[in-house]
Parts: sequence; C-alpha cells; structure tokens
Amino acid sequence: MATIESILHEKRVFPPSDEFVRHANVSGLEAYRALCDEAQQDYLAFWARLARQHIDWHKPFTHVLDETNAPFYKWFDDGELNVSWNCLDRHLATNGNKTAIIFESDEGAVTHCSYRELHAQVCRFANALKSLGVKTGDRVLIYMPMRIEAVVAMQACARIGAIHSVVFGGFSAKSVRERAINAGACVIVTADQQTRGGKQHALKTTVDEALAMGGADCVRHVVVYRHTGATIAWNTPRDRWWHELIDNQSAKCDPVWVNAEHPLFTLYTSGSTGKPKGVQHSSAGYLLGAMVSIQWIFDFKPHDIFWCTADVGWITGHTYVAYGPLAMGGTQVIFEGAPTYPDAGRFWKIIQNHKVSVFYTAPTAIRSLIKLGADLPAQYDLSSLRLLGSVGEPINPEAWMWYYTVVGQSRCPIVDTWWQTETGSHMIAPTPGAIALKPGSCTFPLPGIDAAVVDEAGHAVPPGQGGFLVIKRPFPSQLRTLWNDPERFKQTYFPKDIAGGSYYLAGDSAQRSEDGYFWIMGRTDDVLNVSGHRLGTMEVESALVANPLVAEAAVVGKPHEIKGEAIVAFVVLKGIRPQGEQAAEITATLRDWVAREIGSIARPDEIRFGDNLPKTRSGKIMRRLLRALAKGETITQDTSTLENPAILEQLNQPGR
Ligand code: 6R9
Repeated sequence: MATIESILHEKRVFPPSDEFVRHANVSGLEAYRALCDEAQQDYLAFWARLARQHIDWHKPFTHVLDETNAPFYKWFDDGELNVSWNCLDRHLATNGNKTAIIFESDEGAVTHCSYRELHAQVCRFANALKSLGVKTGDRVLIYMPMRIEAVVAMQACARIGAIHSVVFGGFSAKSVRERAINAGACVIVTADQQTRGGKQHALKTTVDEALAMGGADCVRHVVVYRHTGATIAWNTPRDRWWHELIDNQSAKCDPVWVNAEHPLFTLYTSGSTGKPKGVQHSSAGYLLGAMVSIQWIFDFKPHDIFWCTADVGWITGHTYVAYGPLAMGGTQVIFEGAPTYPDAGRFWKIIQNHKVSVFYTAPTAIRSLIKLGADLPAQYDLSSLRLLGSVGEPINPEAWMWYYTVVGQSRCPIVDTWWQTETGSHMIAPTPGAIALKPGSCTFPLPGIDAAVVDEAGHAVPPGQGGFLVIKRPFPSQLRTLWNDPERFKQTYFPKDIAGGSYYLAGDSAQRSEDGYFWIMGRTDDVLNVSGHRLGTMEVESALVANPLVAEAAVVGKPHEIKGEAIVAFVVLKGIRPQGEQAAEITATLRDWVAREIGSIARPDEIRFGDNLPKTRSGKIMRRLLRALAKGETITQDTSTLENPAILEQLNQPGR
C-alpha cells in the first residue's frame, strides 16, 4: 500500500466535468468560495440561515450559538423541533408515495418502502415503546441487523424523544452489557438473529448473555424482532416480540417536540483508554450537519438513488442512512448483506438493479473487491452512477484510481470525506462541482468549517509539515459531551495546552500541501483503524490480559493490504513461552477470546509470544519499537534505554 510520502507526491488532478458543474448544487469554485465568504463574514448568520432553510421548526429559534459554558456549546437552543417529523411527516403531503427505502436482503429479496409506509411503521413502533413505559429522555439500546426495522427503531426513539444507542451487531455480550450499563438503558431492541454472507449470527442470545452477567438492572424489557425464526430462550415478562407489541398500535403518533439541544443519540466509540466513550449528539445541530453535507458533498437531487453501505452500528450509518437521506426526502438503498456474497459482484449488481446514482463506501471494501475481481464491474451496467464517495480511512491512490476509472468509468467525481463519530457529519470533503480532486486527499473543509493543522501549542504549521488536525470554531453537528463523562470530553477534545482549550482536537495528524489541500495521515492516539472501524489498542490489551493465561500484552497496528491496519499482539504468558504446536493452539484460543470479549472486528491478526516486553528502565512499554517489529523493520532506533534489549530478537520472530 502507498505510504503517506507517495500520496503527498500525488500530481494527478481531476477537475469536475463541465456537465457535472452545470448541474451541481455548488456550481464552480466561485460558488464554493461565496459560501465560505458568507460564513467568514457572519458566522452565526450563515448557520442560522441554513438552519432555517433546512429544518422545519416547531418553535423557531432566536439564539444561534451559546458559548457561555464552552466547550459545552449550544446551538439554536431556544428552538424546538422533532427529528423524526423532519425525516418523515413533512414529506407526506407532497411525497408520501415516494420510495424512501429500497431494501435488499442478504439472499436478494427486495422490498420497497414508501415515506407513508415508513411513517406508519415508525409511529407504530413509537407507540409500542410508549406502551413499555419509555419516556422522553429515556435510553434505548438498539442491537439489530441491517434491515428497515433498525431505522424504524431509531426513528421511533427520535419521535418520542428517547435517546438511542445503537450497538453494532458484531459486538460481544460484554460490549452490549458495558454500553447498556453506561447508558442506563431501559429497553434493548434486538432480533433473534442477523444474516450476513449466507451465515446466521445470534443477537438475542448475545443480549441474554449480556444481561445474565448482571449489573444491567436498568434494562426492563428486551424487544425481539423475528427475523430468521431461530429458536431462542424466552424470559417472561422481560422479553416481548416486536410483532406482538405493534399489533394493536395506532399508525399515528404525535411527535414530541424537543429542545434543539435535546440529545438525539449516544454512540460508543474507541479512544485511547480501555473504556469506550459515549459520544452524545444533539437534535438540531446534528440534523443540520447531515442535511447540508448531503446537499453540498453528495450534491443531492430529488431523483437520486443513494446508497451508503455502512451499517447503522457506526456513525456513517446514522448520518447517511438513518437520518440524512430521509431528512432530504431522498430514496436510498439499504443492504443487509456482505459485499462478497454470493460473489464479489454483489455491490455492482445492486447498483445495476436499483440504478444507484450516488454510492458511498469504505476503502477497505474497495480494496477487497479489487483483490477478488478487479474486472467484475465491467460485467454490470453501472451507467446510473454519477457520484462516488469514500469514508473511514485514507484511500490509497491505487484504490482511488480503480474506483474512479473502473467503477465510475472516469465520469463520476469521488468525494473522499473526512469526518468522525464526534463531528457527526462531513468536515473536510470536496464539493464535487467546485473542487478539482487529487487521489488520496480529502481536499478542502466544508463552508463554515474552520479546519487547520497546528503544532503542540496550537500555532499553524507551514505547508508540507505534519501537525494536529483541529477545528477552530464550534460547529452545529459536533458532539455535545461524552455521556456521563464531561471531564473526559473536555480533556480529550479541548485540551488546555492547544489554544487555551478553544480548538476541537480531532485526534488525527494531517498536513496541507502548498495549494491548501488537506492530507490525513492517521491517528495521533492509540486508536487503530481496522477495515475502517475504530479500535483502541488498550481495549484489545485489556481483553487479552483478562484471559487467565496472559500476564501482559501490548497491541499495535501494522499496515495491511486490505484492512488498512492489522492488529498485532505481543503477549507474555503466565507460564513459560510457548513454542511450536502449543504456541499455535494458544494463539487460536486467544484470538477467539478477544473476539468473544469485544467482537470479531477486534480479533488479532497475529500474536507473538515473548518472555517479557521491551520496556524503558522506568517500566514503560516501548510501543514504537513494537510497531517497527510488527512491520518487520530493522531496528534503527536507540535501544540503549531498554531494560532488556535481548527481548527484541525473540519478538522479531513472526507470529501467527
Ligand atoms: C466517519 C468515521 C474516524 C476516524 C478519523 C480518521 C479516520 C475517517 C477518513 C479518515 C482519512 C478519510 N477517517 N474518514 N481518514 N480519510 N476520508 O469513519 O468515523 O468511525 O469515528 O472514525 O477515521 O482517523 O479520526 P469514525
């Protein structure tokens, strides 16, 4: 895979075609600059204009931004709205019969769901939640397969002002338990099983396990959607079937009007400690970010067929599946399955069959599809595509060029969108009718987003020099706090040493080239990016040391052709260092153990055993050395401060 050095020497430039510019929502560089200037001249008036234009308010706001308790910013905070009303009800009069969702199951069954039908389903389920005693402000944990019902559950929460917390279906019982307790969830919504790539995975059984571990007494009910019909254990009166609960519910449910700042959801994500953070988003500011980014970056048109492949368990599946496309009144594809099932042509077939016009996926998916069938797209009719998007990790220029020429047939701009769970919506990404593209660069910030690259003290670094990526002014869609942990919120995102705590610190390093383009280089904290999913090295380490065999563990990332980063664990066992067959067995045991503790996305790719770990004389593990060892580099660093230099040779043996 290309290194950051080769990316920075990228000379190829792809300006938008005249045809694309002519129809673009932001048409030409001048139009982009005009929006940036508008924000520059009167920042608050700019956001207020957009908030009035895009959102239907129950009670209009008069305050735009409250900075009195910074960094706990408030936006539009005397206004009232309902996010579900903005996503559904307001389209009914003019677009009730328009298809909101084209759903394709793992096995290929297709369902069309109109705005009117979706609205009815959401109302029914919202009434069902109310019948279980769920009230405004209560937390609901959602652990669902990637089906229409997942969106229904999220929208139903929004409708009654309940705060959802979606947990990705690949996470373990322990992760479900930890998140349910942290959120204080009163209801868990799940399904019997999920289906992906022709295989079934337990969901309800995992929830049972999570609750059996104890400590989550806050959970009063588990609502179960029947998907595969698998036999599952039943716990009366705690467990309730989805279909029985909605059976007699009305298809009308008045939305609860909430304050603009009312939390819409929390979503747990990894940071540099072993404990995931509950990122808390607002209602109005979040919705606005979703809408303006779809308007500007995805160049939204009412006739578009939009397809974002992300699961609703991640932020991308929140903003660009569950909320944004619906708020815009668009039509979107939701796909339950995997890109390579039944074969590596599945994505292209879906694009062809549903005439997808805007397609948004992750570099890891693109790389795996190149590997499994670089010539497959040519066998499908992809002429409906007009715009492509990339998210989750830096895209290497080779993958970019393939995506551009083979999938987009050199006709479709690629929007490489940099953003995070915490930012809620796109921050740095090309407005495709205005910005010339460069493979590997997410190009320029959205209008109104004051992004910069700075040094440790918060001073701008010169072009071509790496530094910390920050956003200098508050913006509507940013996280409001970390659930139950305002102190960690302040320290992590607004550290005092950078510009007195006034900048949002993203946790990524970046640089700008002479012409102002942004290039993201990777995380500055101990967070790995495995197949576009965030994972803390500390989380994996805590899982490993929780195994009775393990005395100590250190986890690092190493570059991986498909996944971007692979997980390498250096492990010291309590007994003697295993070798041969025994090492193979313990490796398999520990890999499965981590998958059970956290989820299969955290399963280490490689485990190496040592008698101990390289440490400084003060006892700190030298991670930089471990990273070099994992990559198979020769150690050129000074190892004189190492307590036990002999260990390097032992750990240099590739693991399994
Ligand atoms: C949306 C999402 C956020 C981290 C982020 C960065 C990496 C995301 C990227 C990108 C380079 C892009 N990242 N998009 N790096 N180019 N276009 O992925 O949110 O799961 O919170 O991850 O992902 O390192 O800090 P999240």
